[in-house]
Amino acid sequence: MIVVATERFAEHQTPPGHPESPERATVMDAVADEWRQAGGDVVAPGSATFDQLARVHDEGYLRRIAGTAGKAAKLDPDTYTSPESVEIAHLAAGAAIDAVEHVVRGSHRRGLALVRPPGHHAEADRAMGYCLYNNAAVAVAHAKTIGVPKVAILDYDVHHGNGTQHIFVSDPDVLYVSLHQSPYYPGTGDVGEVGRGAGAGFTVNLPLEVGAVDEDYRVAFSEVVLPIVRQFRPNLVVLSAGFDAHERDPIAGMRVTTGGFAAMTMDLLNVAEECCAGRLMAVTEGGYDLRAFGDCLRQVVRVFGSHGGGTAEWPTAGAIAPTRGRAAAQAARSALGRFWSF
Ligand code: Q9C
Ligand code: ZN
Repeated sequence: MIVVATERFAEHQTPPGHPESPERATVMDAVADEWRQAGGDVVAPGSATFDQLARVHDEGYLRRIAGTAGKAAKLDPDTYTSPESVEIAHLAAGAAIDAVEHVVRGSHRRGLALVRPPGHHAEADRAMGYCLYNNAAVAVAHAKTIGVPKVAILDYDVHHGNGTQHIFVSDPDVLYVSLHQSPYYPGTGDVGEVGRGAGAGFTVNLPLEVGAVDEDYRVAFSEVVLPIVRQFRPNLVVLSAGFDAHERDPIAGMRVTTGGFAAMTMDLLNVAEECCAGRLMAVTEGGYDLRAFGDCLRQVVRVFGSHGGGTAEWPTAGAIAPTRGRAAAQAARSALGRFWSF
């Protein structure tokens, strides 16, 4: 497992009190340091080039963002830049590319890009929801250019990854799977959104009602996520690793525990072992409680550093029945039954 990280991610400033704060970079640095102390590989990212970003973003949009260099700007009601942000956003996308490079070229089977700003809300032509460039989408587009035929993206951030879904909506070689709180920001991610044209069936949405617990996510994984990813047979798995579905998170309403995130990550590693020799890379998204963010990142590091094969240790079911997970799984199976067998 290789970690791609730099202390420079603290240089992207957001307004005081903004959830996506530079302190998140301090947490990422501590996790990277621990991995280095344990003898693991940690490398600094390169900067994504204009052409690498232009695989998923419009050139006009890239020029507009470039024009904010050296300035503080408000790009959307939630999305702000400081003078350094453009440069740092290029490093975030570059880190995702570098993690793919290591995992695909075979120096490591797992890669973890610890980045900010996050990416999954960024559309081809628009900054949104704290995101400037869509780091995961840039990573997937890069994987395709270096000969990876099929990529599965799993997005367990509490918000729907509208940007990622839209960028690949017509692409049958990119499976996008999202579990998210619904109804909630950004409002997309209905179960009926299954992809378009040749991409029909390759968008999988599992909208979960507020309050979902580990057991709801376990049901959604075992009944929908894992069966579809196994049938898709990806050559690489990309994880949009947001931790804002955590019970401690200050902005969302889910109740996933650190152990729940560890189990989802382990389930994903196991399916990557079955399909693609364990080739799995993660790029960070949201997660706004600093303690939960650090704890969950440490679990991703632990799982990524393991060999897989074991069954995921889901936290044992509590008193809350998985009604939200069952409802989401049933709706998804009904919306996607003509594309996948369950
Ligand atoms: N203006 C990520 O987790 N909240 N982004 C909007 C109404 C936006 C979250 C509230 C939340 C964006 C990467
Ligand atoms: Zn989020």
